[in-house]
Amino acid sequence: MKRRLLWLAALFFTATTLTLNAQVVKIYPIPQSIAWGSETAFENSASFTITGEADADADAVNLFKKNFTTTDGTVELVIGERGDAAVAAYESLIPAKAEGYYLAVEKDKVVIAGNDGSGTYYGVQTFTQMASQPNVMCATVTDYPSVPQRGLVEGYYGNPYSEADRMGLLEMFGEMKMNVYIYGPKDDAYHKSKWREEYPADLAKKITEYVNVAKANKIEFMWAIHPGEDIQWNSTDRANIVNKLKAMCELGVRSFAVFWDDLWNDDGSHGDEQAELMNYIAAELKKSYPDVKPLTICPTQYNRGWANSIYLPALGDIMNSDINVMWTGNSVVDMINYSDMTWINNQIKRKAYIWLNYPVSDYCINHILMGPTYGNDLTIADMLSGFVSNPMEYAEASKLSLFSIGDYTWNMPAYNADKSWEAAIEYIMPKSTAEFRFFCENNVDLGANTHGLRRTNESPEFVKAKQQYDEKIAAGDYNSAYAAIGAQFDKFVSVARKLATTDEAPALTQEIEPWIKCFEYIGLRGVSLVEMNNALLAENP
Ligand code: LOG
Repeated sequence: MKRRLLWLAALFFTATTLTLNAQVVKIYPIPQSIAWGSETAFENSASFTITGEADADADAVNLFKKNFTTTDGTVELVIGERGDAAVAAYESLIPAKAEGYYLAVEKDKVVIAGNDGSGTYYGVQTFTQMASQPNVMCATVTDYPSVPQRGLVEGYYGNPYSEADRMGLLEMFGEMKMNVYIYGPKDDAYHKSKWREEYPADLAKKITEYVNVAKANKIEFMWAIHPGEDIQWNSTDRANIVNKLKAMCELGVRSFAVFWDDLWNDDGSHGDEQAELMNYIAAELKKSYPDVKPLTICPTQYNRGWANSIYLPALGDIMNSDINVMWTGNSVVDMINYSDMTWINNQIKRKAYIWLNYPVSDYCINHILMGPTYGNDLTIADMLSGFVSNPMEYAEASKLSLFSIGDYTWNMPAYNADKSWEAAIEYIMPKSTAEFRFFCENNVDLGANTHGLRRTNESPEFVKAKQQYDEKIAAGDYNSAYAAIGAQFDKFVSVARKLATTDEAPALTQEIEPWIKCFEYIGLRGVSLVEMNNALLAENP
């Protein structure tokens, strides 16, 4: 293969029960069904001839050509969607699910047959991971997502992402089979404070670029407007919203959300008006842009703690049934469970669209949240219309949790938070994996915070060393005590220095520099304390 992805190489393991050269690869997000054969199909340096290119999804074919050599091929690639002549023989094997695909790797032959274009594209993504080892194994995959919409909502308070941040996330989403990027940065003026105004030309051009890159990666770029702070409930402002969204359509956007969260002037009594306005917007946009997608609303009462008995049922009763309703759970920051889903879905008479406020850190800005993404029930897939994460304002660091959100939403029953976290660490830092892991496990808990979310298993190695230290001190064995804790401080320093100097993820290193520095200083301070104590013990003034 042309573009070797280091993290993929890191994820493989050799299965001892198979032939000597057999190389099975761990695929993320975990496929619904994968059956490995016992033989090597071909080598990953092989070149391909393509059958079905003319009818197959163009993005899927482009991705394949980007990742593999397709001149003078010896291995046949059969590619296409349900209904295409090239894959007619495999029609019955394609899962009848949106974004699903059937993938077969055989002796000198690969079949990628999507239920739709996204399915074919995801088949290519999976095959790319399978071909990360020199010997590509025979295998059959049948795959499709658990949750219809999977991705992020750029919806935090703080610095909006840079263009590079967004492009990096879109690329990762393609790889992780995540299909929605909701654009709603609280600090983008044209989203919120200047919602009536059109973007100036330079910013407008960027929106079009996001739309196009998202499309090529099979991602819906959903643009959100936040008009609630000063909207007037009259025909002028109705027209203002529709006109702004039409201007966004001219930039290429076809998917929209309206956010009504955090309106400190609103007691929720506008539920009827909001609902009626949503229907109006949908109808008006459809007139000029028939291919516009169903709308999404973030309600004012977006969590159970804030919900009265009138507002959400009004949305449920009045709004078109295809309008998605976002929901953060029992409180603003909460993990999602089965009984909460039952409650909200009854209120809104549809499947809620989860806005997970994790790993967002705008309410605990001294922390970065690098622990496993755990606590969401594994039984709620059928109760959701979508599940997106509100990340930290640090895009690269957020990829750790977003990777797991992708894994969780693609194949919910198979999700394992710890394993997914380990895989994400390798994905982000394929070389300094051990150091990055150590850094992450020391940046897990939020500490006391207004929303009450805490994370367990903070700094497990340090906790253990501290325990040893306490025991040794109690026993009067001072030398061993300081040795135990001193080793941890040394590790803080060396890990911080490694992460500060490695060149494998420069954007991440730059982003988390303050925490790396802090990590080093904590270590250095500890080292000094240990030295001082050793001097005291030696009665060395
Ligand atoms: C905001 C969000 C913010 C998050 C965490 C929603 C729907 N809105 O309390 O912008 O990032 O909490 O601070 C919110 O969650 N309001």
